[in-house]
Formats: sequence, C-alpha cells, structure tokens
Amino acid sequence: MVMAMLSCSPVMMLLVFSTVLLSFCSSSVGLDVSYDGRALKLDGERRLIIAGSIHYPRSTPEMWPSLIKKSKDGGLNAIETYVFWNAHEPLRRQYDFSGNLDFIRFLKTIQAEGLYAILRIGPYVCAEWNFGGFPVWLHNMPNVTFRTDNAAFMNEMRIFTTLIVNMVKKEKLFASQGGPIILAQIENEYGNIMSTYGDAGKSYIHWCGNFAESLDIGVPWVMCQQYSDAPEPIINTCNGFYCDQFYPKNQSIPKMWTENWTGWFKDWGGRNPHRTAEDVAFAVARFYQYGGSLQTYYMYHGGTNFGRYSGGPYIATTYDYDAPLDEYGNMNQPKWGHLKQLHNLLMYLEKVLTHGEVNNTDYGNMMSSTVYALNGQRVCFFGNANDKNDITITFEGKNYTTPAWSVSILLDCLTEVYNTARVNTQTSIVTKKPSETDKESKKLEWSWRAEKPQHFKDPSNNPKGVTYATQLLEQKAVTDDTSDYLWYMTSVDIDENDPIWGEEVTLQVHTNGHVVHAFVNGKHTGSEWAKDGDFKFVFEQIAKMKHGKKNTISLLSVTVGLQNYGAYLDKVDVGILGPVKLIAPNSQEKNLSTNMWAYKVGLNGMERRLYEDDMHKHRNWSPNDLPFNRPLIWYKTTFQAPSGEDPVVLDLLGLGKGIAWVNGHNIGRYWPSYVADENGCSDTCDYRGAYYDKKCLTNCGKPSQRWYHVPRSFLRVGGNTLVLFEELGGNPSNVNVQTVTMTKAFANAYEGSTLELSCRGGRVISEIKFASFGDPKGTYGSLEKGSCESPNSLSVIEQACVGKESCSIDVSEGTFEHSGCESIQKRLAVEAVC
Ligand SMILES: *[C@@H]1O[C@H](CO)[C@@H](O)[C@H](O)[C@H]1NC(C)=O
Ligand SMILES: *[C@@H]1O[C@H](CO)[C@@H](O)[C@H](O)[C@H]1NC(C)=O
Ligand SMILES: *[C@@H]1O[C@H](CO)[C@@H](O)[C@H](O)[C@H]1NC(C)=O
Ligand SMILES: *[C@@H]1O[C@H](CO)[C@@H](O)[C@H](O)[C@H]1NC(C)=O
Ligand SMILES: *[C@@H]1O[C@H](CO)[C@@H](O)[C@H](O)[C@H]1NC(C)=O
Ligand SMILES: CC(=O)N[C@H]1CO[C@H](CO)[C@@H](O)[C@@H]1O
Repeated sequence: MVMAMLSCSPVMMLLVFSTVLLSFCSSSVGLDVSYDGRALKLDGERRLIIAGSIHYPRSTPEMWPSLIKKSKDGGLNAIETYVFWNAHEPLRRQYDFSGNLDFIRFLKTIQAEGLYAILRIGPYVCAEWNFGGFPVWLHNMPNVTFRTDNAAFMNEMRIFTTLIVNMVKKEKLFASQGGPIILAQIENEYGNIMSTYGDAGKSYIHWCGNFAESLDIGVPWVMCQQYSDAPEPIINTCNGFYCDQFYPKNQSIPKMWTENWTGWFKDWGGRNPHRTAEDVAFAVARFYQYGGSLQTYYMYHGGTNFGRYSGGPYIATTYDYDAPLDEYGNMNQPKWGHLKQLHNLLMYLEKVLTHGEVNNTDYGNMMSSTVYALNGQRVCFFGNANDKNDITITFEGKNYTTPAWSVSILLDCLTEVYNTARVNTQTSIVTKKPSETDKESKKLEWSWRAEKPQHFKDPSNNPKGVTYATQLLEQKAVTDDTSDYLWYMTSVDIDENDPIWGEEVTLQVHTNGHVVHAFVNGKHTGSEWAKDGDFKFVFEQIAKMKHGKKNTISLLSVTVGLQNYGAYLDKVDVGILGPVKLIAPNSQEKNLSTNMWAYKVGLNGMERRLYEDDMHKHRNWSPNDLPFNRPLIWYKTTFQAPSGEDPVVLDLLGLGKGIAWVNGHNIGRYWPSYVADENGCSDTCDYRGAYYDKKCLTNCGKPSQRWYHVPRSFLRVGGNTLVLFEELGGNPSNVNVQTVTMTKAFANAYEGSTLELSCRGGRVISEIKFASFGDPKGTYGSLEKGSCESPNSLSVIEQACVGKESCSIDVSEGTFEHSGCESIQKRLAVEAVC
C-alpha cells in the first residue's frame, strides 16, 4: 500500500474530510496501474489485491470510517462499491449526492484509511437493489429497452456514467491522479444474459467497451462474468462462490475475482443464510493457490436496505449477507478473524505468489499441491477439494494430511501455518436484548390515525391527484416508482338483470404483484401476496355487493422492490394487469378489466408527511382506542435512545407489514408477520462440500425479519419519534427498542496458534466459564474436558483475560502445565463471558 498520500503527515491523515488538504497531498503523485498475466501492477510492481464490497447507501456516513477501518484491520487493501443510479437521479436531471449517497465522501474515507478502491459504475448493478439500480423514469421514456443497442438507453447511460466519472476526476480520485481508485467497471454480469439479446447485445457490449475507454480514466476497466468476448481492452473477471477454475480471456490478463459471495441475501419469508468461515477461506485460498491475484468479498459489509432501496421482488430490509462485518458493522466472528489470518499470510507471501515459479501437482482424488518458489523462498499450498475424505500425501519424503475440503499453506513447504478448516478465532455470541433505558420505563405509548381507503370518484369532479383510464395500467408506468403504493379503483352497478346478481360474489384479481389489499364498499375484504417463487398471483375473496346501487372496488397494489436481475428485467411488469372479475355462485362472470379505473399514487399520510420528525404535531393522532389488527393504520410513539455504543434495533414482532421511520429517517420496509419456511434448517452445518444458497440455513418457522436496524446517527438524546405505517394489520403493544450485545465468546484454538479473545462495546471479559488445553470434547455450549488436559488451563486463562477487554494467548505447552496428552495435536477450548 505505497500510496502517494501515505507520505502525508499523521496530522493531515486525521483530517479525514478535509478535501483540500487530502487532494493537495494525494494529487502530487499519480499511480500507474497496469497488469500482466500474473497480477495488477501498481507503479510497475505486481500486487495482490484483497478487496471487500461495501455499498455506501447501505450504511451511514457516520459508520463509514469504522467500517473501512475494520476492513483494513481485517487485512483488506481495497474496498469495492457500485454506484447506484436510481438513488442519485430519482427524477431525470435531479441529482442527489447527499447523506449516505455522498459517494465522493465515501471514496475519500477509503483514501484516508490508505486503502485502494474499485469503482463499479455499472450503471446496472444487480445487487438485490431496486430495479438493479436503473431509474424508473428511464424505463418510462418512449422506446427504451435497457442493456442493449438502444439509442435512448445508451444516451442516458452515457450521460450518467460521464457525470460520475467527471465527479471522480474533479476530486482526483483515480489512481492515475493520485487517488485510491485502481479499477473501474462498466456494465455488470452481462455475459450471463448476453445471448438473449442476440447481435444487439454484442454491439451494445462493444459500445460499452469503447465508451468506457473514451472516458480516459487512466486505470483499467473490467467486466465481470464477461467471457472470452469481453471487448478489447476490457479485462474479464469472475463472480461466484468459487473462482479457482476461472481463467481470463487471454494469458496477458491477471486472474481476478470481482465477487466472492461470502454468504447470501435474504428474501421476505426467507430463512437465515449462513456460509461458514471454513468454506469462504477454502474458496479464497484455492483461488490464490491457482494463480489468482485479486479477489473481492461480496459482501464484506452487507448492511441495510433503508427506505425503498431493496430489490426483488421481495428482498428483505436486512442485507446482512452473513458477511465478515455484520449488518451493524461489527465483526462477524469467527469469519472476520479467520479470513484476517489468511489475508495477512497472503500479503506476507505477495512477492513469491506474484513472481515465483509455479509447480502444480495433481494427486488425484481432488488433491493437489502448488509450489511457488522465488530466490530460494518457497511456499506450498496443499489443496484437498474432496468433500468427504482427509487425504495424506507424501511430499519430499514427508507425509502431510490435509483435511477434507481445505487448503493448507506451508512456509518453506515444511511448516503448516494455516489451514482453512482449522479455525483459531473466537466465535462471538451476540444477542438482542431490551435496552437498559427501556426496562426502567414502561411500555411505549402509542397514538394512531387511520389511512382511509380511497374509492372511485367521478372524473367530472376532477378529484385531486387522480388519473383515469378504461384499462388496467402497469404500476411503474403510473407511479414512476415514487411510492410502493397505487390505488386501482372502479365502481360497478349491479341490478336484478345482471348475470352476476347475487348476495355474495367472488372478487377475482389477477396481478403481477407484489401485494394487493382489496376493499369493497370501503370494507377490507382481504390481502394477498405471492408465496412461492413466481410473483404473479390471483387474489380471490367473497365480497358483499349492494343491489341497485353503486359498489366501489378499491385495490391497493403494493410493490416490494422491483426486479433486479435477469435479461429484460425492465420488461417485467408489476401491478394489477388483470383480468379483474366478479364471479357469481352460478359461475357467471363480469369482466371489469375495461371498466373506468381511477388511479391514485401513494398514501394520504405520506402526502401529509406524517412520518416527519415533528414531536409537537399531534393533530389528529389519537391516543385512545388503539386499533389492533386493522389494516391501513399509522402508529406513532416516542422512545429513549439506549445508552452505550451497542447497535440499536427495533423489535417489531406483532406487526404485519409496512414502513417504519425514526426521526423522519425511513429505516425500511418491515414484515415480521412473514414467517420463514418450517423446513430446511439444521442445527449442524458441515462446511465440507460446495456451498449453495440453501445450505446451512437457520431461523426456520420464525419471522424472516423481526429486528430492524436504527443507526445511532438517526437517534438523539431524549425523545425519538417512531412512526409506523401498518398496511396489513398488527399489534404494536410489544414493539420495543433493543441493543445488539455480545454476551459470550467461545474458542477452539489449535496448538501453535495465538488465540485472541475479546468482548466489544467497551465491555470486559467478566468470567471464564470453561478452559481446557488438551483434547477437549463437545461443542459450543457443552464443552467438556477430554481424556487429558493441563491442570492449570482455567487459571492461566483467568489470569490472562478476566477484567480485560481483550487478551492474547499463546496456545502451546509453554503457556500451560504439562498436559499429559500423548502424540495428538492439542487444542485449547475456552468459553468466556462478556
Ligand atoms: C418509437 O418507436 C416507434 C417505432 O419504431 C417510432 O415510430 C416512434 O417514432 C418512436 N418514438 C420515439 C419518441 O422515438
Ligand atoms: C489480451 O487482452 C488484453 C486486454 O484486453 C489486450 O490488450 C491484449 O491485446 C490481448 N492479447 C491477446 C494476445 O489477445
Ligand atoms: C514439481 O513438483 C513435483 C512434486 O513435488 C516434483 O516431483 C517435480 O519435480 C516438480 N517439477 C519441477 C519442474 O520442479
Ligand atoms: C508415509 O505414509 C506411507 C503410507 O501410509 C507410509 O508407508 C510411509 O512410511 C510414511 N512415511 C513417513 C515418512 O512417515
Ligand atoms: C377481460 O377483459 C380484458 C379486456 O378486454 C380481456 O383482455 C380479457 O381477456 C377478459 N378476460 C376474460 C376472462 O374474459
Ligand atoms: C461463476 C460462478 O461460479 N457462478 C455460480 C455462482 O453461484 C451460482 C449459485 O450457486 C451458480 O449458479 C453459478 O454457476
């Protein structure tokens, strides 16, 4: 990390946001970024790059310095982010780069920490982000088709991309200007879908290449998941859970992995994904074993889909991703620490890995060795991709056993210093508990008001904000995605001569999603959403009709994140596209699809800004007769911010579905009533064997998301306003404010390692519940002494750790009394209380 700015004085380094000083001290020297078949070259030196994705809008500017610092401490030397077009240009030519959209500030924070940056402009981003990052106004322009040879699309993509590049250039943030950005990306995973677009796709991706090059940024452009057809001189890179078998399009390009999925995202109704530290480390070690030189964790910090950012449909508000830093920005242990040890080792080996001679040997049975040798220095990788069997090989006269699905790294090809399956990092146990402040006070006191269902009004009255059509319209086309909510309203006369004459008829609504709430004559008749996979569904409920009178039918159609993936994602329709029918008991039907329909975008309460942070505006909020389980209710309360540093979450158990605001900040959609599948979870998780998104799930049968992150910077001392818009119907009585607190640490470290134990949030280790150096048995929570142990195991750990925020133990015979264990590899198991 010999960046120009590191030569600045420490005093200057502290001035993180002092633009003038930073650009002054970093602009003096540009960094030359080139590459060859082995690696990226910075000022002519081959470098290993270990990067992590952090998406700036998924946290807050207040969190950025700590996230980036923890990334650096975790052994990363680069941060990668996308740029989110629809967040920056919500309306055509109206830009927003404020708050957590200030990507320039984010890049400068990276620079201030002395890390490199990789800027993936896209502008298509996928990322489980609303509409893949595309603005809906762009889709609503005449004749626009995304991501193909379409003049209107390419014109807007050119304008936005150029704007971003110019903003970055102005601040001198490209490495060529002395800034941190060493790579940029145009398009994103286009290779996965290109064939669908035929020749137009090919000419589009070539246009992308030429256009990107024309921007003259002085650092290479990459395209991920673009195969041998990546246009010159764009570098193709790999995304996936494993990329060791990926090879770039030609031999003068380094092997680079732009997305190594550290876990997986969660849908509403989804279970908790979990990818083990052992398996992520295995994938990374294998990638570098097979000549990789740049890899990026997707995500290193996932964060939160605040507001309406989540894609979909049906992507949850949490975007934790089981990443090395959790949703709140804390270390997800042991993943963070186990990978840190690997990163430190790889960086130590940077020279030999990027310059050494390589000798691969295949032993069969998925076992291989790779020797890198340079000027007498050697390092060995023993890779065992067999998912069941440990394998012993004889290498230069000695026997070495590599556990199943692991990679061992041996210095001088003699001493094993790392094995991906042997975790010597603590597992942190984190719980959510009611905040201290909250326990003292009584339950939250709520007031409420109703969001009245809209109903059809005659066009001749010119009602405000209502538009009309004698057909069912696609939702995005009407809302421009300014809101999740769109009312579809019509009225129907039914008399004795009507074929569907009858007391009770069935209202049938065919919709493309994502949620519908139906009201007949002002009365809620039901709500529905897609349950399995396909998000089109049919809503059907019996409705009471009045005879000889007008009946109003009002359908509130709700989007839950627009399509973010796939060919022609822009052509995926949402909303009620019909038919909408009334069906009599005798099966006679009345088709309402071509009725006169009235359309109203959004909610009245939204228009009146009921969510705003105004503690004194209590007009029309009632504290009495708090409604339970009634749809379309606004709830409001005030709460005290928990003291301390621990992350703050709202426990929204009891509520249905809606949106939550804290002090006017939209903290995202909530849907705790959506319970995850009962099946498919297991208590145990075998890291061995290829990971896929249904492996090692937890949280079956529980709310898919019960807790919602409230960043500390949204809170203030004293009263905080919480406003909920509850659309399904729920009960807020048990809503409470909690903190995410680390309560315990477990560890199981092998002889020869150094074990670091620590609590967080300023707390100290208060007690050692268990410690045994020998061959301890059992797993976390039920550890016990094995057949042998050092008698002073407990007292040694107590002395080293109790009363301290962290402690470090050399796991060896030297630290403990004689264990009496014969010819086994000893382990130290510890359970510590925070
Ligand atoms: C849209 O495309 C149609 C058919 O190609 C063409 O007739 C029309 O002029 C186009 N409209 C615009 C605004 O470009
Ligand atoms: C390999 O790809 C690079 C980058 O696109 C290009 O500059 C170079 O000419 C290519 N080499 C060959 C032999 O095709
Ligand atoms: C490569 O490694 C194998 C296995 O250790 C060894 O037998 C062989 O001689 C090596 N080849 C070279 C060229 O060093
Ligand atoms: C290595 O293992 C083989 C096969 O089990 C055995 O025959 C040999 O004696 C071992 N060599 C050493 C040095 O332990
Ligand atoms: C209902 O009317 C719409 C519009 O005319 C038509 O497309 C649809 O096929 C009709 N559906 C049925 C079931 O008759
Ligand atoms: C490049 C790559 O490895 N892609 C894989 C990523 O993971 C998904 C889901 O498991 C696979 O379908 C892809 O083939």
